[in-house]
Formats: sequence, C-alpha cells, structure tokens
Amino acid sequence: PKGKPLRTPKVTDIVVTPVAVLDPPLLNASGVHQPYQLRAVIELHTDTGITGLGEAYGDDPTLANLRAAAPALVGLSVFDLNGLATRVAEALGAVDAVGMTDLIGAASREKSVAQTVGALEVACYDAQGKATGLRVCDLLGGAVREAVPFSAYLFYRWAHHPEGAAPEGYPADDWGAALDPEGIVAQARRMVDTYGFRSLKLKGGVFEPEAEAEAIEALRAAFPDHPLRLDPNANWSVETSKRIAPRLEGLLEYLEDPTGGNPGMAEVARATSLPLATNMCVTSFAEIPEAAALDSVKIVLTDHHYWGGFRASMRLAGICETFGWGLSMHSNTHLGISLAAMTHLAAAVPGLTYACDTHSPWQREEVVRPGALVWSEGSLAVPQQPGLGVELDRDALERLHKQYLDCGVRSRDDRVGMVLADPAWERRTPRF
Ligand code: GKR
Ligand code: MG
Repeated sequence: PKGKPLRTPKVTDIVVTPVAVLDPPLLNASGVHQPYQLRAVIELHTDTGITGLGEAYGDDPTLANLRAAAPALVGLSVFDLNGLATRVAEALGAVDAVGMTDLIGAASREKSVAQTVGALEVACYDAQGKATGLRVCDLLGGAVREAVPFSAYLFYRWAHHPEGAAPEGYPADDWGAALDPEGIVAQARRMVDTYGFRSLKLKGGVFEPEAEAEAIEALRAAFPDHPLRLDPNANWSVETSKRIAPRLEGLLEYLEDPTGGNPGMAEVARATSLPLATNMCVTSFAEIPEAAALDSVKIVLTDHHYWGGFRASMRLAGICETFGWGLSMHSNTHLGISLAAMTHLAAAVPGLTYACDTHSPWQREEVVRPGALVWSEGSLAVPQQPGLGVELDRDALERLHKQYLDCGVRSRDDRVGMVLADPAWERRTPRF
C-alpha cells in the first residue's frame, strides 16, 4: 500500500558454489589457459525470500575469503553497502594477499578485501533490485546507454590442449589454431560475423613483438574501420616497447600494458603518441597517485571483480575524469552473472566510452538461463528484469559444480600446460 516503507531484506545465509567450465588453450604471457577455468557462484539469501546472485573467481584463496566473510554478513541489510565493506574487512582481518593471476598486477591484502567486497556487493545489488523492482543500472544512477558495446577478444591459440593437460574425451572446440596473422584475421572475422563486434583486441606478449605488430597490420588491412588494441601484458621491456610502439602509431586506439610498472610505462608513454592503457600498473586506488605523478597511462581498465565492486568502479571513474583519463573495462574468463554485472555497470558509467572486454565468445558453458543477454551489433542490451536480470539455471550449476569436483583444478596456473608442451619453458618477465 501507498506509503508503506519498504521492508529491507536482511542477509540470512550466503552459499558459495565453485564451478569449473571448459576453456580453450588461449595463449598469453603467463602460458596457456588450462582446460578448466574456475568460477564461484554466490547466492545471498535474505529473510524476505529474495536471493541475490554474484560471481567471483573460483580458485581456493578466493573461496576461502568468501567463506570467511560470509558469516559476518548475517543480519546485514542488503542496502547497507558501507556496512558490507566494514564487516568484510574485519572478517578477513590479517588475510594473506592472494592473486589469481599475475596478469592483473601484484597481489595485496587491499585487493583481496576488495575482491571479496566486490563479489558480495554485486549479490547485494541484485537483491536490492529484486526488492525494489529496479534494475541494477538504475540503482547505480540510471542507464546512460541501453546497449553496451564489447570488444572482440582475439587470442593466439592452439587447436587442442597439450597432451596430458586435459582428461581423455575432453571436447575440443571448433575454433582451430591461430598462431599467425592469417589465423588471427580468420578468428576476428568469425567474431565480427557472429557478434558484430567493432573494437578488436589482440592478446599479445606471446610471440616476438614484430610478429604481433604484423598481426595488427593484417587486422588493419582486413578491417579498415575497426578500432584495434594490443595487450602484451607487460611482457615487453621498456626498450622493446619503445622500438615497437612507433610502428603501431595510427593503427591502435590504445596499447595496453606494453611493459610493467608505472615508471616503465611512463618512459614508453614519452616515446610514443599512442595512448597507453592498463589493467596491470593501476589495479587499486593505492597505485593511482604514482600513475598520475608519472603520467604513465591515459586509459584505465576497471573491473568490478578486483576494484571492489560497482561503487568502487564508479569512484575510479570519477578519478579518471579528474585526471582526463579514459575508462575501459577488463575481463577474465567469466559466466553470465558477471557478464550481466559488467553490462549494468558499463550502462551506468558515463565516462566508460570504450567497448568493454569480454571472454564470452570463448565460453561454451553457462550457469544462467538463456535469453537475458542477447548480442546485437557487438553490444548487449541491458537486461530489463529487476536486479541483474539473470536467473540461475540450477541444473547447470549442479553439473558445473560436479565438473569442478571431478576436474581437480583448484587454482589458475597458466604455466602448467605450457610446460607440458615444452618442458624447457619458463615464465620470464619481460620475455621480449
Ligand atoms: O584470459 O589470458 C587471459 C587474459 O590475459 C587475462 O587473464 C588478463 O587478465 O584479459 C586480461 C588482460 O586484459 O590483461
Ligand atoms: Mg590487459
């Protein structure tokens, strides 16, 4: 009835279910993707019967942090996000710094707390939306765009996982290998034809930088009007970056993390007119002052999974605006709950003007029911249902959890497959 105050849902229980999903052998600076990627599905139950959904990494340290924080949230209103942050920080106390991958900067205690807050905050927002009938993007201040553009995430890759990496009968996908410019152009063609992507991002740091520059030139010839990006994941030295960057000028909308650390990035920035972007040297608020002082980057990639959630990403957006930096969005292998979260966030941040990254085209398994996230012209329309607008597929959750139990993978380690393929392989930072 009119005037009746909203009964704010309070947390009664949080269930964290790890799942494993099939993943192809995508190559990067750290090695090669394992046959299974791990994710955690979060169900935040409340005393009104509403359940909020969230998704996080599914490696052991992330699960441990989520499970350590969960009991401290019982009784918390899903609208009390400051309370959420305080309770998680207290519950995690002297938590160790954990990093899922060395491709998103150094691990720190601050980031471990931020990752845990971020995962649980998404579930709180989903519950808020379900309680109020509003979409998450509306709770975040309103959609400034109803269609969110994403980029095609191109990877050098093998057709199959190396022998010994995957169990017998493991189903390969039908993308085949992509190990040279022709392979990358063919991959891009399929992505563009299937999804309608505009921006094309090549994951680099795998082969000699000259070979990767050739792939970018081949993409430019095949797609004269598509914005291009290259991301060597800091696998180039400063000298190599300074040698290669001029060749890429006029070809890229941005060069992402050619080299590691703000001082090195600043030196490269002084040597090229290319704007430098990062999800490696600015990955927490603590790293911003150095980047600003050194003028190391022009674009920062946000990611609600490790920046600390939607509100932290919006704070980052404000800081980027202050410094005149652009904002883009980083991705790791993810499922539909995270894709919905990324879409709502990108819809609600005016300054997020670059197409967001997504690993979606590489994903063959899903935990949400189909229909909520539909690709059109490289974009996703923001789901219309309250909250995140996605529904959990319980059968899929059960199946993917069983796959988790059976597969034996408990943390991300891209070295494993690489060493199986080449026992002499070593991670070197930078390699080139
Ligand atoms: O999935 O291999 C991958 C990516 O390399 C990922 O781990 C990175 O964190 O996408 C990321 C990036 O932009 O650096
Ligand atoms: Mg990157």
